[in-house]
Amino acid sequence: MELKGLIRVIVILCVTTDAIDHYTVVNIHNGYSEKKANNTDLITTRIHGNYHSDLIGNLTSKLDTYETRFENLVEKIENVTVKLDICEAKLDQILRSIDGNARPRDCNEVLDLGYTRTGVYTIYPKPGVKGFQVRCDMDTTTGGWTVIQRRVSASNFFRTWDEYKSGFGDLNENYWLGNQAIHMISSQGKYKLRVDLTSNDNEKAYAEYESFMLGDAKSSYRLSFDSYTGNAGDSLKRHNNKMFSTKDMDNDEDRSINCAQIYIGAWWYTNCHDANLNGEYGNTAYGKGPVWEHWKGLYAPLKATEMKIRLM
Ligand SMILES: [Ca+2]
Repeated sequence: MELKGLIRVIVILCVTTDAIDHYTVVNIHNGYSEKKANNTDLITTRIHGNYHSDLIGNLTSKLDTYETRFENLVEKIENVTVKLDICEAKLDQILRSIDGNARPRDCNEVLDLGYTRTGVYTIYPKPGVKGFQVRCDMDTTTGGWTVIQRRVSASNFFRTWDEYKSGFGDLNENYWLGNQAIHMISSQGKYKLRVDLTSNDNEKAYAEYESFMLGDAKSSYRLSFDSYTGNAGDSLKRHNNKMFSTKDMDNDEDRSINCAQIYIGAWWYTNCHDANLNGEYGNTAYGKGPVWEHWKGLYAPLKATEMKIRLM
């Protein structure tokens, strides 16, 4: 048998017989077996295919090792993340313990610290972040309300986007706490919104909403809440899930007009509103004053309004 024929036989034998040692060549031509040394048997083993399968075998085993290492790494990262969360909570606890526990996150915690008088307090909604002042209503229902809007006398609320973002006014008089601050506070948990209204005849009414939340700047300070209770009527329903608009930032749903410009306010306008508590103080024109339609209609600007939030 010529060499070519011999090789063909070897290939067939190697493919059909797994049991054959890949270092062994059966020499059919001479009728005997001979064991060849590893380094001289290159051609045979290459033809046999074990060279490649060894390579793949090695690669697979390496991949298995890397996979295991990767899994271990993921597990370690998860452990570190858990530890970081614990550290953050501890840091928060430590910061709160400084100055005799005087790092309340909202007015509810101010109340828990024993401050029972309505007034101005400093709150710290985020650990490690500088605190800021808010008005706390400690008299309405259970107290502990963080006031986010207040109108009690003639006051200019026809302000820009940036002014509404950072807040303006006097915490003891008329003010808007600021969309950024309201967002920060309401992101800490499930909050309830309460709206207290006083008419020109000194009548009072209120509306409460569960799960109040103000979105971040990216959402254009989108308003969201759940169910209504109260005796003022639900004039906020239409504004649920709407973006905030100001005279210089038209996010309302009427393409032809700017509701904030027309109704001299800033609100979560649709096209346009059932409530306009930041409207022009004292204005009796249709919808332009601080009005709550389902209580006193759109021609009766309210004498006083307060919007406040508290953990549910
Ligand atoms: Ca518009």
